[in-house]
Amino acid sequence: HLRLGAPPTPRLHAVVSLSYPSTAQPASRSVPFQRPLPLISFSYNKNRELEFSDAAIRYYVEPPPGADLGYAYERWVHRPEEKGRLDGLLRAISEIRRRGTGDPVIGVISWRGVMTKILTAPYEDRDGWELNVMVENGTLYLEEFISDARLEEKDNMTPRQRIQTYYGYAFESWCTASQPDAPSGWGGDVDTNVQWCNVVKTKLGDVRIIIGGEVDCVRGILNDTMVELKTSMNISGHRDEARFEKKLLKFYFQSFLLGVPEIVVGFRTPGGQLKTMQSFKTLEIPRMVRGKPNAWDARICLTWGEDFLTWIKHTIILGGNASGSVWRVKFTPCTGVELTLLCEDERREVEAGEDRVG
Ligand code: 0WD
Ligand code: CA
Repeated sequence: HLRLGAPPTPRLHAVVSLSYPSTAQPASRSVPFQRPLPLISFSYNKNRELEFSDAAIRYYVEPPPGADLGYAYERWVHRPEEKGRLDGLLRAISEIRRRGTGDPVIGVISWRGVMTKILTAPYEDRDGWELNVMVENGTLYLEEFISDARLEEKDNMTPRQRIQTYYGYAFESWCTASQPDAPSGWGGDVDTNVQWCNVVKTKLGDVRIIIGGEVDCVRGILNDTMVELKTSMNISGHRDEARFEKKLLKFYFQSFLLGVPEIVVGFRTPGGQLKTMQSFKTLEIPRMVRGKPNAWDARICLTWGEDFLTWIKHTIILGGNASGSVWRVKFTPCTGVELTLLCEDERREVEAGEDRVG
């Protein structure tokens, strides 16, 4: 990685900003989202090497009642935090082209986690984010920008944050096996290097999008539908319920964007004991929360998503500086988003960590 010693150069280009919609008003229009079509899947192995196979696929099994989510914590192989680079996804797109299984007309390419952040922004009142936007042949490549300071922060979780993160991974292990009809039980020690990822193509309004994301497991041998696994604190009382319904917005879009039809939630005690399980059909979630006190409206998110992506596209292309340029988007909760063209030095810094796009 190229590190530049000089202090950041002041940005020379004007900032363009977009404020987001009020969540108190109904969506101004209805933006369709095309059913995601799978293009390719790939696996990361224990050495974090990418291979175009389903070696890392997992199969759903019922977890034992009362399972201990702190089990084998000391044996967790913890992948170091990485900057949200697009490398794996770009390799997958090259492989799709090499196989000739369609040269998809693309508008936007990104990881699913980034798309989830974009779409849920109208309801986000706490965590901001920043993206790098690269343009090549009319396609926008969106990746999360994580500053060195932020990366260090993420790497230095408190022991309490670490164990809570681990509960989620342990739940995945209790709920999955490497073979379809394996008995219930511990699925193997947690190694966060290992991942099974899927790439889909879809369309939000007029914008064509290619999205890659991690899939936790599939159900059955014949009926191999994808399942997302989540943990959440036991619900006791209305406050907890409202908090959970708010969380469902992120659960919903995360799975919806990749076409994952089912979300299995394990409810746990603060100490990490699994109490109850509940399965949600992804497409039914918006209806479940409608009319509730903490309700959200998926249509507001989809409308916003299309506005946001076309705004970036228009600004960059109208800026007349499209190919090879790198832009930064900054989202500030309750305010809106800003788009800035990075100057030469900043751009080089982004590109130093990136495989060549295209
Ligand atoms: O390390 C990072 N900062 C990032 C890594 C940022 C963005 C992406 N990625 C990687 C992911 O690890 C994965 O290989 O890109 C690929 C696609 O990720 P995604 O599906 O777009 O990621 P997202 O939807 O944010 O998260 C999916 C799962 C998480 O499951 P839960 O149920 O917690 O949402 O990916 C895992 C996690 O299990 N995951 C991570 N695991 C270890 N370190 C991380 C991370 N930083 N981020 C997501
Ligand atoms: Ca999960």
